[in-house]
Amino acid sequence: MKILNAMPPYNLFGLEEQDYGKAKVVALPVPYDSTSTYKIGSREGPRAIIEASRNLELYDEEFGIDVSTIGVYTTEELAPDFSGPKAMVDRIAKETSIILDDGKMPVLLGGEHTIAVGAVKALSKAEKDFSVIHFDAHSDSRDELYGTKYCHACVMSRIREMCDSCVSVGVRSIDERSAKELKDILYMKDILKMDKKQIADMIVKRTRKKIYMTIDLDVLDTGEFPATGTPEPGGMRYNDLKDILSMVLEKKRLLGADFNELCPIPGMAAPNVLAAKLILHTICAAFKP
Ligand SMILES: [Mn+2]
Repeated sequence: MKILNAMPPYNLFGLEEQDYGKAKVVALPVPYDSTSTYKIGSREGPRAIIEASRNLELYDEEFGIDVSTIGVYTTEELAPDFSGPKAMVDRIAKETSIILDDGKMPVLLGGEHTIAVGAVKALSKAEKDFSVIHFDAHSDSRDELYGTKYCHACVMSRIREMCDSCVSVGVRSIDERSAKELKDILYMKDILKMDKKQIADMIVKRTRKKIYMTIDLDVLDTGEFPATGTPEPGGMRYNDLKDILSMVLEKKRLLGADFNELCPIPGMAAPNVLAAKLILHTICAAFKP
C-alpha cells in the first residue's frame, strides 16, 4: 500500500525511481566501524547521509543538472562480517565487483575508511592504469595496527600494494617513518599556500586519466565538519574541496568513489548535509554533459 502524501523514499537523494537497469551510479551503504580506535560511530554514517540527502534540492547549479536524471540506485546496507577485518574487506570487494561488472559506478557510503580497501581491491581486478586520489587529514600509512593490516590506519598501505599511482591530499597527521618514505603526499601545510587551481593542477598532473577517489571527510576543517571519529584541526574548507573536485573531474574519468568517516553527532544535521551534498556534487561533476 502506498500512501498519498509520502515523504521521499528512503534511498540516496530520496529518488522516486529505483531502476537498477537504468542507473549509472550504485550507492552501497556500509555501516561498519569495527576497527575504529578513537570515537566510534561511523557505522551510523550511511544512514545519516541518506537521511540528509532526502532533504536536498537535487539540482546542482554549478553543472546545471539534476542528479536524479543520472540514475542513482541505492542497495540495501551491507552487513558487517564479524569473522574479522580482512573478511569484511573481502565482502566489500565482492559487492563492489558485482556493481563494476554490471557497468555501473560504485559509490560507497561509509563507515570507516577501511571500506576503500575493498573497493580498490574490486577495481584493481576490473581495471588497469588507474590512480587513487585520497583526501584525508591522516596518511593512513601504518602497515599494521592492533594486530590487523586491515585497519582504518592502514588503508593507504593496502591500497598502494594494489595501485602504483596514488596521491594523498590534505594530510596533517603522519608518523616519522611514513613522512620520510612517502613521496606521494600533498600536505595541508603546503596546499595552504596554494590556490584551488594550483592544487587541482598538481593532482591532475600526478594522476592517470582514470581515477578512483577515496574521501575521508576528516580532511575538512573541524569547524565546518566536526562529525568525525578522528578529528585533526587545520583542515580544508568545504568550498575549496568542492571546487578542487570539480576541476579534477573536468580532466579525469571517475571509476568509483567512497565517502567515509562521517561519525554523526546526535542532533547536529549540518555535517550530514555537507556529506550528502558533496556526494551529489561529485556525481554531477562526474556525469555532467
Ligand atoms: Mn582520516
